Amino acid sequence: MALLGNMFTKLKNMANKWSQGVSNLFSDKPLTDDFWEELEERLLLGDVGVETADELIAELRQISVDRRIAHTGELKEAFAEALVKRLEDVPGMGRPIDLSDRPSVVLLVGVNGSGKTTTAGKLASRFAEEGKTVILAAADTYRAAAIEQLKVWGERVSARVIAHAHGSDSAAVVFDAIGAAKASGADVVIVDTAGRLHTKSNLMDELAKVGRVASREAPGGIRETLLVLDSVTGQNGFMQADVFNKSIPLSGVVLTKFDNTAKGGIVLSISRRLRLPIRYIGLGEGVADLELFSCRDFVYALLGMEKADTRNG
Ligand SMILES: Nc1nc2c(ncn2[C@@H]2O[C@H](COP(=O)(O)OP(=O)(O)OP(=O)(O)O)[C@@H](O)[C@H]2O)c(=O)[nH]1
Ligand SMILES: [Mg+2]
Repeated sequence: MALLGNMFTKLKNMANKWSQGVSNLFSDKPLTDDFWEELEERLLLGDVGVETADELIAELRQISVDRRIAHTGELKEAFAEALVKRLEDVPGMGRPIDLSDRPSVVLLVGVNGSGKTTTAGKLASRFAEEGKTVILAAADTYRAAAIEQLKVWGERVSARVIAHAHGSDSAAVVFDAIGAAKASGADVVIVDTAGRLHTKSNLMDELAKVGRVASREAPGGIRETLLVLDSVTGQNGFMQADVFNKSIPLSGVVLTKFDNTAKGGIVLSISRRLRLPIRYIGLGEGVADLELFSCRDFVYALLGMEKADTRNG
C-alpha cells in the first residue's frame, strides 16, 4: 500500500497540463452540449484514442440522463470510475511481478532510447529493497557505451553486472548471467537489451535468440518480457509492440518518461489496444522514479481527486 500511495503522491504533484485541462472541465458549470464537445476534444488530444473516447462519452451521457445531472462536476467521479473500469479490464493490470522463481528472469526490450537501461537500474534498486539479490545482464553489446552505462547503474544500486566485450553475442551474456545467478543463488536477473528499431529484422532475430536462450536456461522460463515504451512518442508504440511480440512474446509494458508527456491518455490507449498490463511507470530520471502501476491511484491522482487509496486499492 505504501508503494501505491507513493505513485499517488508523485503523480498528484506532477503538473500535467492535459489532465488538469480534463479535470477542470468538471466544475459547477451547467451541463451543456459544449461540455461534451470539449471533453471529446481533450480526450483525443491526450491520446486516449477515438474508440475509447467515444465509449467514455456515451457512458457518461447515459449516466447524466439516468441521474438527471445538472452540473458537470457531478460527473467527475463517474468519469474517474469509467477510466478505472477500462484499465482494470486489461488482464494482469495492477498485479506486481511474480519473482518466486530463482532466478526470475526479466527482459527489457524496446526501441532506441525508450529508457531500458534506466529502468533496469531502477528495477534492480526496487527489487533489492524488497530483499532480492539482483544480477544485471548487459545484453546490449551493440552500442559502445551501453555496457559502461549499465555498470554505473550496477554500482549505484549494488547489483552485480554480467558483461562481455562490446560487439559480442548478447545471447551468450544472458546465458552467463543466468548461470551466475543459479551458481550464486541470486533471485532476479534483469536483462538490458539493445535498443532496436522494430523494422530491423536482423536485430529482431537476435532478440528472438536471446529469448530462446533465456527461456531454456531460466528455471521457470522467462518470468516477464517488458516492452519499455516512451510515453512521449505516444501512439506509435502500437506498431512497435506488434513487431516485438512476433520475436519475443511480451508480458507487459513499462511506460517511461510519464513526467515529460502531455498525453496522459496514452495509458488507456496503450493498455487497451495492446491488451498488455502496464507494470511500472517511469516518473523521472532518478533511481526512485519508478512506480508500480495502480489503476485507481493513477486515475484519481491524475484528475486531482482525493481518497484513491481508501477505496480498495
Ligand atoms: N524524465 C525521464 N527520463 C527518463 C525516464 N526513463 C529514462 N529516462 C531518460 O531517457 C534517456 C534514455 O534512457 P536509457 O535508459 O539510456 O534508454 P535505453 O532504452 O536504454 O536507450 P538505448 O540503450 O540507447 O536504446 C536517459 O536520458 C534517461 O535518463 C523517465 O521515466 N523520465
Ligand atoms: Mg540502453
